[in-house]
Amino acid sequence: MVLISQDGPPIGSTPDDITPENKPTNKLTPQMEPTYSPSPYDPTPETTTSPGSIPDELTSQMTFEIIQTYPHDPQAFTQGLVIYEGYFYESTGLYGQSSLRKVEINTGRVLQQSDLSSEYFGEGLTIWEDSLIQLTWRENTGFVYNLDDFSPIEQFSYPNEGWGLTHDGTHLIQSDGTATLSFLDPKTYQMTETITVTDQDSEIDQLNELEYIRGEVYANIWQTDDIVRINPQTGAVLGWIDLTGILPEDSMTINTDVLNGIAYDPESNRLFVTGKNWPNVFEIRLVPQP
Ligand SMILES: [Ca+2]
Repeated sequence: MVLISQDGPPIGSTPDDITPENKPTNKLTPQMEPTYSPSPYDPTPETTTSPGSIPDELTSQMTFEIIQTYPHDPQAFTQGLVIYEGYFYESTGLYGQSSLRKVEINTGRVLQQSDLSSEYFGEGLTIWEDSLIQLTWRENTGFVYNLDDFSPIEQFSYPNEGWGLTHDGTHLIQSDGTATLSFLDPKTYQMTETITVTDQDSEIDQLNELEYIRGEVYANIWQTDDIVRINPQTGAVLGWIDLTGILPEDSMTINTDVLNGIAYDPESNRLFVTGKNWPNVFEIRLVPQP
């Protein structure tokens, strides 16, 4: 580990964490300025030194800049998205079209796929140890697969609808379309706790796809262009991310559905979002709303 001077990269983007694309050719030393290029955008002071997606200090109202646009299967009705060791893992929905996929980030190519039988509607997805855990919408059934070959390991039941899924390193965290987040024991899949997500005194419901990011839960709000940042201890909303306009109108078709799908790679501080049947995944950087 190389020490970083005050004017070096911020937390979350230490030299070891910088992505291969951005990786400096020389190791940084405390005396050296970072060798990567500054943002091509017009960064605010808060983001000036950040090569990554998420700046250290987030205001309550954020918006986005697109860092990179990647292809995405426009037939993928995205219900769960995670990134692991340089690949996306994706759960898609709809009866008769639901699947679990491993996807090459740069090309959108599906490298591995396992289809659900037609009575299951795929939903949230997370990676726990060496397994993939996939929820289903109204079938009260979770599927656990081997991460390497998608071979089935086991199934489990839960009482509510399955929407989004992530984990905080201790518990699985599940949304069900209401304002409730449920915490499940990752060994027994039993619900151990719930929280209600509120902004001031208003309950925020329609919580959909989830991603645990730096101690917060990020959630798509169904049928909106908003992602909400949630304190998983209290359910309090910490902030909003407005992604209005991220998918250009000329990229939309009759099949284009809503924004859904958040994936974060803590190693590289990269943040990705997509939507149901969207032709693209977007790598974005969060910036304060002007
Ligand atoms: Ca996710």
